[in-house]
Amino acid sequence: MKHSIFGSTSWIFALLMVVYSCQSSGEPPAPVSPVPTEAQVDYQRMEFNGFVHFNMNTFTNMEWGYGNEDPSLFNPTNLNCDQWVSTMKEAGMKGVIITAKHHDGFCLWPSEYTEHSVKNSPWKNGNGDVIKELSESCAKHGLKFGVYLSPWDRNHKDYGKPEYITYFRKQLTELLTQYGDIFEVWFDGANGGDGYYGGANETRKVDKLTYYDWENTYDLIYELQPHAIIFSDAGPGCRWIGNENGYAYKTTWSPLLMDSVYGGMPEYSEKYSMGQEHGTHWVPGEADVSIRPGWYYHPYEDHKVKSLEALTDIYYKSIGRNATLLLNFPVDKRGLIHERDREQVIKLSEQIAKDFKENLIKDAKASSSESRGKRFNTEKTMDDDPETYWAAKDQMVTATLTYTFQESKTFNRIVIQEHIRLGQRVRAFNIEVLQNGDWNPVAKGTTIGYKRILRIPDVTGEGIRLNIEDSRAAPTISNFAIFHAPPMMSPPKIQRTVNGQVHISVPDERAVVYYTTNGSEPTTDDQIFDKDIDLPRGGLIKAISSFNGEVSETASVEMDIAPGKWSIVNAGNESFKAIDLDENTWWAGDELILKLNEALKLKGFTYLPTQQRYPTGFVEKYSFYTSMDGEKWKLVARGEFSNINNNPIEQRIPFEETRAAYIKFVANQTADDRPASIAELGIITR
Ligand code: FUL
Repeated sequence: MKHSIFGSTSWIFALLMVVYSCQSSGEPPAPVSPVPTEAQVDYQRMEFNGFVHFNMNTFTNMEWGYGNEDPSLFNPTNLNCDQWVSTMKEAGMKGVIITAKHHDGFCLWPSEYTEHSVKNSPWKNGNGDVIKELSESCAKHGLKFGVYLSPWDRNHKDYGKPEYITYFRKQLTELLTQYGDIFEVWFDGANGGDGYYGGANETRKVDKLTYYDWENTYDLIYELQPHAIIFSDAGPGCRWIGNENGYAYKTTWSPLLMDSVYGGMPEYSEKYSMGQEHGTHWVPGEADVSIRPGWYYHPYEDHKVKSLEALTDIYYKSIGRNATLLLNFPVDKRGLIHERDREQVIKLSEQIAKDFKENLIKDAKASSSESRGKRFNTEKTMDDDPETYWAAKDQMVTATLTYTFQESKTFNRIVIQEHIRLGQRVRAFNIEVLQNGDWNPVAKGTTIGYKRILRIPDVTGEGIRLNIEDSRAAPTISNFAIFHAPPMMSPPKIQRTVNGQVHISVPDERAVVYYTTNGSEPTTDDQIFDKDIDLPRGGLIKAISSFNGEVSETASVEMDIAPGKWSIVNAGNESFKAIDLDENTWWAGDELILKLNEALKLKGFTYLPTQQRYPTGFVEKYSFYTSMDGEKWKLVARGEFSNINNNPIEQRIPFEETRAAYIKFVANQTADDRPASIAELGIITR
């Protein structure tokens, strides 16, 4: 008996020794499903890509064309794809995706299957091909090339019928066989609605789940471009991050319950866009955002190009939260990335280069509470090889990685990466810093994934440690790094009261604000802001803040006549929220009549839907009337606010100049059939 007990113990002991020696001799942990394909690993390592929205809408000044636009309108004067690609390369982007066809159906390449393309435009006498030019520029500069092909086609007569799917696949085949390697194929979730449809001018609804028969389209893509990443809400290559602000989430999983999702489903953003810990397929997030408010070029957004501060924030909230970043350039009517857009993206890349200039972990002494042996020791998190990594022993779901410095260091950025080839594992972690012998907490988080970047206030210490608190399986870390990013001077914030008093503020109280009102770029020689500026009739304010020789970017706001003297004709007091110049308040109602208290020459109007977190009452179709007496009304504009659901920014609708003392805004249709939400309604007189 004794003997046999001894025998079985020694057997268990021997087995443990084998397991242990296996682990210490360097067996990698078993993968945890789902895991990325080789193409997905390559794609996630690209991190930062460029998006281009350029085609018919560029020339009609729209976001969504109806599909009846005349091809003769497409005529860039100076199209230069080399300028786009060299800008993106300089900015650190690795690939570019272009709207080969947007919802209006106009094709940037001379497709054999439609007349609605560049071949019937005056550009290069109909002999041009933007897709060819861009793919060649990409090959020349070493960027990867991808295409956006809108499933919704408001031009095509067969949209909604099975014949259209055949057409759609033929177009895909052209794009995937004639222009070299394609790294990403981008399918938008917006589809079905009214359109030209070959002259039918009607509303067509499709069943988004079944109409496109996506499975067979995906097979076709993989047959023609086996390495391509397919983007949609439902992947399968990568997924939409669920907003058009370029932000991923503090908890972002690459695994996705893919079979529960389909492209364009209404509840996607709320329920699925963060991915799921128990997701069945590897479908990493891609955060898309435009460098301007709109996706397409509009001259009136030239002064609304995102600030360096906003772009940097986007970088950290996308690439720093386990997503890739797809930053859009609305290429202009010349066929160029606008100077301001170029300037801003280069500033972003310079800022990122400054933030990550020197990895301060390099000469630290590294250890861990445990590891699988030498091949997976903590030093592997400090080399520059993405294929090497630290890993815990099987069954261990907590661990501590410790780095101690020769002398104390100050830092404010922490970069952590998992070895995603084996699946995304970490559920919770925290960071502590060694200060005078004590470990003090400085940050905590949930998911890590391909890359997590933490921004913290400056901290100084003699060491740092990563405590993994919980993990789906033995954690793996391929990279751990720390940096000291320099401070950034924030641009001032310009606000105006309803009576036209302009106030300029800056977060840093030590900073001085300088401004101009004549449109010129402010410098530290300009007027100092020390009291509110009176601007009831509107104007252009540009301002900078400066401290200790550091100068911020310029903030610029163009204002029209202040609404202080207006009155509301048809609604109660609550409705003043629609004209209070405060974006955070809003009113719900389908019709708003305003008395302007004077006759004005109106050139257009503006509408901003509610900016609260959850959308409600976004106006999709509107009518706008003017009147001199509040009784006889003239319809001056009627139409749709395109893409307002995904991008609820200020809508500017110009109309033929008209004199008016009253205006009436009518919401003919809202996205959710709830009463219209109006955060701000404004007029354009300038
Ligand atoms: C949206 C589209 O409807 C927009 O026009 C734009 O193309 C954006 C990237 O995706 O859903």
